[in-house]
Amino acid sequence: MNAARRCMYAGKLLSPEISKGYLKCYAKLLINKQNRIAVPVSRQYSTQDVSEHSAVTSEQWKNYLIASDSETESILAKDMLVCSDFLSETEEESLLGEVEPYMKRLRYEFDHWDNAIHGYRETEKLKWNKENQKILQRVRELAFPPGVPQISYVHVLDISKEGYIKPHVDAVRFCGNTIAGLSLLSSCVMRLALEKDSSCYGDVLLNRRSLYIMRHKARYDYTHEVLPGEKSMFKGQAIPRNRRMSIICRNEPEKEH
Ligand SMILES: O=C(O)CCC(=O)C(=O)O
Repeated sequence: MNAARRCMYAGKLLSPEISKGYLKCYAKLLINKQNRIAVPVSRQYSTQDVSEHSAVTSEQWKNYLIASDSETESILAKDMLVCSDFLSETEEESLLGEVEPYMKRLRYEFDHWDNAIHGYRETEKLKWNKENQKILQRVRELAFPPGVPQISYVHVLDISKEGYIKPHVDAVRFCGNTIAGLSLLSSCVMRLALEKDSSCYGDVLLNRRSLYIMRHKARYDYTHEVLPGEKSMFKGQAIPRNRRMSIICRNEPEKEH
């Protein structure tokens, strides 16, 4: 790539397409590190409940969620939805085919200064081929009600087999009330723990090719993390961890931020 078309940030060479996204992620991590995550007490949660959401029918959550207590269970059953088998194998290959050439040129980072993610590489991508645009449109239509302003950049996060994501809440300044993520290449267990009391938590099974929709209370009041291989268990069964790639759509932050 022509050097004039690149920009340097935080020691990385980035194409113009991804540099804006990287800056956002960088800022997000900075905010996490400084513990400046603030959720207004007055935040309004949507009244849409799981039975109204076409993604998951009632009771399906029992297949992918196990919680420490009944209150956490009912909150996460409503606000952390998972559609297993959302992607076909062909669709997974199509997404990977488009992102792999770029991702493979990046090195995994194991000792990031912020230490929020271990063993990862990431980018944010604006332009997708026709086939993948259709897949992402399907994600967006399911995750976000019509008219909700969405971030056009899609976050692509690749963690190595040894990689994991530590508990954090996404910064409210950079992301709205819903986070929709596809899991490629490997299943994993995502743990959501109440930020004020981490003994209240739920483990969520994210199968390979599933889509999760984390919204409202699950997004704001709970930290989320992706467990490392040695802790990757669901209902007493080991969930083998491999290299995992997530493709994540978010909506715009609310105006007050
Ligand atoms: O990989 C995922 O699905 C979650 C990523 C994540 O925690 C983040 O980007 O804040």
